[in-house]
Amino acid sequence: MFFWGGTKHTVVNMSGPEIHFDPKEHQHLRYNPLRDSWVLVSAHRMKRPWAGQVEKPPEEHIPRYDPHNPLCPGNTRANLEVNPDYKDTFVFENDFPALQPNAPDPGPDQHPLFQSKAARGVCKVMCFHPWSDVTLPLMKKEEVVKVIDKWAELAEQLGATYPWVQIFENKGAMMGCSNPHPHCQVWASNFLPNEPALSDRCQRAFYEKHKEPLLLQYAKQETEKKERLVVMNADWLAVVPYWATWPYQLLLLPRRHVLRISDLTTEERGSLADIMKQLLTKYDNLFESSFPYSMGWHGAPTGPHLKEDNSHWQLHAHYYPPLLRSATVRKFMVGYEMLAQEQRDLTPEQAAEKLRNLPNEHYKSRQEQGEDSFLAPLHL
Ligand code: H2U
Repeated sequence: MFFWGGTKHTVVNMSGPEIHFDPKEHQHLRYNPLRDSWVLVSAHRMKRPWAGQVEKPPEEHIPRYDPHNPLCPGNTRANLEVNPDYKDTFVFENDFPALQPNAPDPGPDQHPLFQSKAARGVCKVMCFHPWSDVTLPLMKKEEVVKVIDKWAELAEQLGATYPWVQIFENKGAMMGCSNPHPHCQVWASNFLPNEPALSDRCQRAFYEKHKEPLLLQYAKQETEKKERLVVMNADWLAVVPYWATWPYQLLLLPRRHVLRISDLTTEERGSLADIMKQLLTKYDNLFESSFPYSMGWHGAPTGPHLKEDNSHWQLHAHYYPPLLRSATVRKFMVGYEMLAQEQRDLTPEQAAEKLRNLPNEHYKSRQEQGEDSFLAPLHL
């Protein structure tokens, strides 16, 4: 049973054989303290032989400037606005926003089974760079710092009134990203969405019981244990979390107590750019392809919550990449995951080791120097 009090979870003892438990060998359940849920880790399935090829799809050629791409500098977007000739980041209102500021209220008279509420907000798109053929790991550190500064600025600006500002990047066609130009989205809402609301409840419950932020305690533990560490510097660490569901999922978090992205110091923004470049380079090197993922920042709620004590919160970013065995073989969250609970084969420790051992030099830099591929046959 979870020691700091998640919801009651019954495990019937089916009295297995008297053999010593090895997390690398035996299936088991792991608790996700940020979602109050459990993941089934079927470690033994990794014993299945897999000598399948590590096929690489042909490298997609993305032009640096495409006159038809609405995200490029100087081009016209769907609403007929012309983008400026921007030199670093560029933010614009999404021309097809999922949230608008003035939507009417559905009204109070509702059956308990058919409830609705007003949803209001704004959606912005943020280009990271004027060039379409770069991604964050290939950008210069100073350019990544500009992205972080803009994230912090938007989070603060929109957070002055909105309770939640979700910064997220959907990268790659596999993640439903419609445009190869490096960009992210920022949605601010008049409500706390489900995921951060659940995370808020879990972090609060832990803090009330232990008088310490959950993720600060977790960062300390992972810094000592090291087995799930992928990269670390003076201010940040990235781990495949103990409870990871996606094969190469990462949790990126500061080592000191930080509530929101706008609270980061200049030094911490610099070291964040360093660690982001490192972890994203490792992601790309894993299958020598531009690694798809959905990532996003979670920090203490804003708007009316700015006046509250949010000491239970710790800023962090989640990286959820879908790939499993190669640049084309993905993990599907279907079947058992949809109908029962999340399940994984590769253990988080195995995934962390694999990522940790990958070079810090991007495979594209090696290719430019005419050097060989890093790719070794995978036995996953
Ligand atoms: P995604 O590919 O991650 O969806 O991001 C592209 C966003 O850019 C998408 O949300 C917006 C789309 O609505 N967009 C505009 O706002 N104007 C345009 O002219 C093209 C795309």
